[in-house]
Amino acid sequence: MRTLLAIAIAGLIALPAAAHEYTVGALKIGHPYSRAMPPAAPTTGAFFSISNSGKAADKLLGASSPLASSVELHTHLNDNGVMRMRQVEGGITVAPGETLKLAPGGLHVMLLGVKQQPHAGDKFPLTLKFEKAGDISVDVKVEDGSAMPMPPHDMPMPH
Ligand SMILES: [Cu+2]
Repeated sequence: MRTLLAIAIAGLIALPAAAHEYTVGALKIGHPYSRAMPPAAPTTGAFFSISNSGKAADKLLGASSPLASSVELHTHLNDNGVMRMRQVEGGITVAPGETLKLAPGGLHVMLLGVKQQPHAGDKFPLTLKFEKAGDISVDVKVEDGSAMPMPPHDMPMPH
């Protein structure tokens, strides 16, 4: 009885209440979001957390979306006080037990050749490709980016 109860409680906790998260294998993708960009902007970023509850490291190898002609993994580097984006070579590793946050000003998924900028409140599909866990499709929610004093890309934002 006690075991059953424990399982029931564990099940409840694992339920994605109102949260916007996805599970693939040992990985959990938390709250994929983007920020609204000017209509003519050719790029946008996607951000989310990756939690690895497995015993082995996994690696985000790449991503794709019908919204963009290509999708890259990027990071920001501080180059003598200037934040620059650079493509991440070889993928983004998530260690066992780690929760990695992709966020503005740091690691992010970069959508290039965006055919039509989504508006705040929209969502768009993004497929993430992991070395071990395989592919997972998530909906990226577009949040209002108008409060940002600079292009959303170049500034960290508390989230
Ligand atoms: Cu970028």
